[in-house]
Amino acid sequence: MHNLDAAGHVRGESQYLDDIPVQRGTLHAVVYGSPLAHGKLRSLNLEAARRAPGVVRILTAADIPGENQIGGIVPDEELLAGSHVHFQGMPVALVLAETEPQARAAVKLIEADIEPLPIITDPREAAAQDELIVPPRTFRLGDPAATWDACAHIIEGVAENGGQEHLYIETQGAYAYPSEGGGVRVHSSTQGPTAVQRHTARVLGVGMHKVEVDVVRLGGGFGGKEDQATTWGALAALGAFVVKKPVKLVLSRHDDLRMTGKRHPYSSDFKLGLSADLKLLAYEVTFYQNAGAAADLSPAVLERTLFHATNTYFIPNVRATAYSCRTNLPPNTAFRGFGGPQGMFVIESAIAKAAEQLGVPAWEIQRRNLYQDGQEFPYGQRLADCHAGLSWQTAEQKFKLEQWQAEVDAFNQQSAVKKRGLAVMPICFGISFTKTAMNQARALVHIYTDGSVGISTGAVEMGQGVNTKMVQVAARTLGINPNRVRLETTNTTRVANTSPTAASATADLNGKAVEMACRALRVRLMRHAAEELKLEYEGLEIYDEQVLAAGKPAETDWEKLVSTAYWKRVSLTENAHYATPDLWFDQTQEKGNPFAYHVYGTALVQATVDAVRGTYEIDAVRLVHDFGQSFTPGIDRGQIEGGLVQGLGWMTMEELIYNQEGRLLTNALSTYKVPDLYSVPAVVDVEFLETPGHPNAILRAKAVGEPPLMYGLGGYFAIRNAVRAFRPSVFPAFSAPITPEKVLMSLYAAPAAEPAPVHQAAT
Ligand code: MTE
Ligand code: LUZ
Ligand code: MOS
Repeated sequence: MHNLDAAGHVRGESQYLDDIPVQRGTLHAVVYGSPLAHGKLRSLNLEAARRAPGVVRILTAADIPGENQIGGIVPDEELLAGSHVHFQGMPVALVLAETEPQARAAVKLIEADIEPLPIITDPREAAAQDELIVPPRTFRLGDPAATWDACAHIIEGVAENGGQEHLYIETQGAYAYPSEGGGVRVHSSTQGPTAVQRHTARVLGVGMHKVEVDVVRLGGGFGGKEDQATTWGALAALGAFVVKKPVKLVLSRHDDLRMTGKRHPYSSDFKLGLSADLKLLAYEVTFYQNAGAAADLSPAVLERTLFHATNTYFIPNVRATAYSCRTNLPPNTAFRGFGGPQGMFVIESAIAKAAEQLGVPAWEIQRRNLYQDGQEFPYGQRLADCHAGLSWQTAEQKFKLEQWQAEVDAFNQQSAVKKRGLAVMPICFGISFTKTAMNQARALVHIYTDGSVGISTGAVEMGQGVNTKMVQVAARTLGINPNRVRLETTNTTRVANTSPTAASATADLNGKAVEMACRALRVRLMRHAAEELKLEYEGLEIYDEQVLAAGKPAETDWEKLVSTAYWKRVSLTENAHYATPDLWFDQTQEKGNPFAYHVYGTALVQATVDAVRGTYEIDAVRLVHDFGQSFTPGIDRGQIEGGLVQGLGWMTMEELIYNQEGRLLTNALSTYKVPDLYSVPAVVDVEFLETPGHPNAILRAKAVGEPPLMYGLGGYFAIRNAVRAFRPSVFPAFSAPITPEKVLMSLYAAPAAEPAPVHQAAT
């Protein structure tokens, strides 16, 4: 079964927030954002803006009837700036006008008198000044300090990664109406309808039951709408609540780029100890996370960095410490991988540096240290059903790693200006929200009297195909054709207290709830069939596409069964609750069993660098991925391809630049480069690893959303290897993205202290 949304997307019929018909009397809102990154808000001059054509009302912090607070993990974020501004673009006022252009024009007339305060943009500087979002955290295994003496090689260094703009195609937005009895109804482009509901209620000073949030689908989220859709949902709701008219607020691309947070940049120190036979013995790492001006999800992102600090390698002695540093940038937030990629970049850099100093390919070190069953993660979980070795060996054999490396070396021998590099990128990603309590979901299933089925869950469709998966689960469990099943919008009045669509776990959590509800209905109907009707019900066999393709007759028995059950007053509705079993984590010890299971895979990445121009191409990515028992292979393959390209973009070309004043310079697509059709590798080979899947995964199909992004790290190391093939004396900084400029600078602007003899083997 292909993606349910495919035809609608291609025909332009799929409904997004902006396709909702606008009611008469709707006001359009535009946000006035702080022009300074840090300061005391002395006064706001709204006079000229108030008199501008079409302007109906301008709202500020003083108009908030409830609490001016939208912080989740830490209550440190105002919806509209009260006494201080903390980043450029921080919402200060909301202009409501009859048209959007009128609101936009009026925003330009607003003047703020702000007393400037010192601006910090660098996480290490923030840490030095004790500007921390939460106290630092340390994960420990064994004792690295006691191990250094036993190491044959010790490698130290610094690794840095940049941020990443989500660039969902649909910008942030919401459309809110006043509802009867002093409530609001909010259409929101959010991954977290409950978060929008909770914070809107808090801001308005009403109960959550007076706020209804509805989501049809998103034009992409990628984590950018997990927490940060709340601001715009709550602002639109505030407008509707105060003015008693519908209010639509949709960010322009420019406002979206400058006002919203991104993937966290990190700056990290590492120290890695190896034995003479290249076993990893000890690892010490310190992460400085650039959190931006408020906590947002940063503490949770920080935690996942620690969980993935050793990627897929067993290191018996580990000490990993992480600081979440407050700076005057827009609060950084969730982005596919959620801190995991940042942690993994550092250990991969440490291994690459060791390999370069020892004169061996990095993959010699990588493959000698892969996790195995029975070992322990630094956070205490025991490895079980580990496919790190299997995915590596399958990739190594299928893609002939050593032969491929020999071909790359041979190419480099005969090519003067273009050089190739090969890198292997194995991944291990934990599936579950690291906050145990969030691993719960509910589903509401109605069977209508004609046999059609309507399903509501907490899952938000954002292009990842979760609706198609839910339909499949329901159809298989009920034993009916999927075309009888419809996924309803995600609505807080039908399914409450939802976790956001995130952590790659949405299909697992909501799918399990759908499966439970459908199974209960099926059992009830079968009992009814047996007791009342003595009905032969073929459709109750597990739904099989092949049977259907062979022209199986319509499932008339299903319709009869449902209809007679109704007349016998059998309930055709079921509500189920699922909570992932056996999860726990003790933050005082930093030990536990936080993940339902792990996803593994191994990618081989080849790049070609033009050593005169600094330009490069990622030629080929061949990977083996652990899907478990995929039941939507087309969708899952699409997730791998999309995640991979997004990861490659982060590692190679996507470069966010803020100046000293905290102003985003790369604030348009002319200056911020994302992968396009031409930068997608010519060869992307995705092989399905044959594994039984996991019982905690829906229908044994493992979560697939985030893990493939981390294959993109291989792009950095492949380019680096190509650069060093041209000039082995060069050791570029471990600084991602490795843009063409950085390639060129590393080749020709090497530090004077290290004159670079050409073509001399590294020692
Ligand atoms: N795929 C598309 N097309 N659009 C998206 O916004 N988000 C990613 C991933 N794949 C995303 C996507 C992220 S960040 C996550 S956490 C997962 O999808 C969430 O969906 P899942 O839990 O159903 O995998
Ligand atoms: N969001 C979250 C996430 O709140 N907790 C997580 O562990 C997580 N992991 C990945 C992506 N989003
Ligand atoms: Mo994804 S970063 O969990 O939204």
